[in-house]
Amino acid sequence: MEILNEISKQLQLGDDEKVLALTKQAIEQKIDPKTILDEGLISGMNVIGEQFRNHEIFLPEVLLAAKAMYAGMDQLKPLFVKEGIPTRGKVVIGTVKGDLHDLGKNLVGILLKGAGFEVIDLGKDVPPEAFIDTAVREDAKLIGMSALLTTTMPMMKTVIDLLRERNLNGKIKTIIGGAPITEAYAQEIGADAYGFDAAKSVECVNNLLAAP
Ligand code: B1M
Repeated sequence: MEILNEISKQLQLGDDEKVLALTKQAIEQKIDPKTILDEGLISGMNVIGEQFRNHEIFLPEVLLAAKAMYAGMDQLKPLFVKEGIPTRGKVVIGTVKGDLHDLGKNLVGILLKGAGFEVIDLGKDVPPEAFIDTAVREDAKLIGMSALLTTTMPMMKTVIDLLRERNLNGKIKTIIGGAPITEAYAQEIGADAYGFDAAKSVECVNNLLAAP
């Protein structure tokens, strides 16, 4: 669809105002919000990732693209989050220590809220203990961790090992996700689930918290 290509293109150009206006327009045209997200915003960000890896663009361009992505996400958020529905349980989410990427984690949070979970978002650069201490204090049944860097992935194992040390594994479930994460890695470190994308993550959390 033309408008989705345009959202993707303007995101790549880092034009947050145009992305905001186009996302509004797409919503008015009754295009499915998930399609706007996947085929407009995320598709544009994927191109940025590729160009960044190939050294065709540099950090300032990536930052502008992230700002534009947020402008679009802000418009879509109310469509994913329904207010006033009874909570289906508390979950703690965050991006692991050393990692400042939060777009994906925030998307997962938005969809989890939309599915009726109470989401405690610890933000980014979250120390391992903070995930566990918060989950215990808040009586949350699940910890969700995001990592986008290969160098910060091991932090997820640190959290899961700490849960084991405190005899909390099984009582507090874990889901991990982020671009470098795979199902195999989730299994290797003993995470309860791997969230390929935000929608898949909601399915996983539903299943994990439905299980006794
Ligand atoms: Co960075 N960055 N970045 N960056 N950045 C990557 C990750 C990189 C792959 C780019 C590249 O080289 N192609 C590369 C990592 C290489 C590696 O580790 N092997 C990289 C690098 C190197 C860096 C810096 C080191 C650059 C530097 O300083 N020289 C630096 C690190 C800073 C730090 O964290 N300490 C850095 C900085 C940044 C910005 C700040 C400029 C910006 C982040 C802005 C922000 O998040 N607020 C940024 C961005 C935007 C990217 C790319 C281009 C896009 C990431 C993104 O937001 N994607 C990224 C390239 C890429 O990923 N291919 C890149 C869109 C988002 C919706 O997708 O986060 O994958 P994603 O989330 C998905 C799924 O993964 C999943 O669901 C989401 C929705 O479908 N998911 C979960 C994610 N978290 C989940 C959690 C779950 C479940 C599912 O459960 C809780």
